[in-house]
Amino acid sequence: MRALSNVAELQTRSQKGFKVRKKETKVYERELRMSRLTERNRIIHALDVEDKEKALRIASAVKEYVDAIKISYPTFLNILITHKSNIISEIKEITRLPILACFKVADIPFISSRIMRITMDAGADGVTVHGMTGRDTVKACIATANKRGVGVFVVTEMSHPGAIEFYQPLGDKIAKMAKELGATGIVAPATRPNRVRKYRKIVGEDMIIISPGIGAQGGQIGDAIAEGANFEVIGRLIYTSSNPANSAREISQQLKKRLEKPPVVR
Ligand code: 3DU
Repeated sequence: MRALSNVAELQTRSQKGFKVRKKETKVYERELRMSRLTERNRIIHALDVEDKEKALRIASAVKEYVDAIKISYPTFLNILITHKSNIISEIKEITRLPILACFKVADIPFISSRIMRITMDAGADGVTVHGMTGRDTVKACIATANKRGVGVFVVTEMSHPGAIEFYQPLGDKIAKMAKELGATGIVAPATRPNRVRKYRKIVGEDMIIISPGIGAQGGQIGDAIAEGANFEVIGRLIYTSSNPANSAREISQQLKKRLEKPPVVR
């Protein structure tokens, strides 16, 4: 895992006026933004609600019990169209949590870079990118994100049954590519914990694995982190609950029990 001490060291060096080499500066800028992602709760909440008031209310209620908020198209687009407002920046302001834009970028490199730039302008700290589009697209997204210290999470294999047909056979290669290109992390399916274990072996300890598919999709709470994921991505189990804050807190407690090791700060 990327150690916080490296960030602190670079920060101190830069504050003391040490000459920071260009390469280090890049790492530092990138780490600075992603360093706010901590493993306190091990949960990234997929806040897939379309109503603006509800989105803000739930984000505010769960902010203590989750480590980041993930925003997807239904939330972002509906609120943009209905209210002409940017829900990424609004949720970031009220929660002070990192926001992951799950836009699953999948276009030619030129267009993908532009999607990345606009998403970063909206305030995203991390963006998901489809790995199946190939090395040039993923590389372009990472290059654009690196300029702003934003994380790229490459989708290696989706969590739904249909992903077995085309995605899974390519997943190992995609994970290897994501590592070679210096992606921040990968997205791996909590519905298949054995695949999470395989992906951890491929990417090593330095990359962040986030894992959706728990609850409504059939994955069990804790199985993905037990196999090496850093965060479980949890949507409906939290936002459809009558008390989202309680649900998030209980899930976080379950995850901690499952791991029983101290949190890592990035
Ligand atoms: O099933 P849930 O309600 O916990 O939501 C899962 C979220 O994770 C949702 O936003 C979906 O778009 C995202 N996701 C997957 O479910 C599966 C993937 O492979 C990638 C992202």
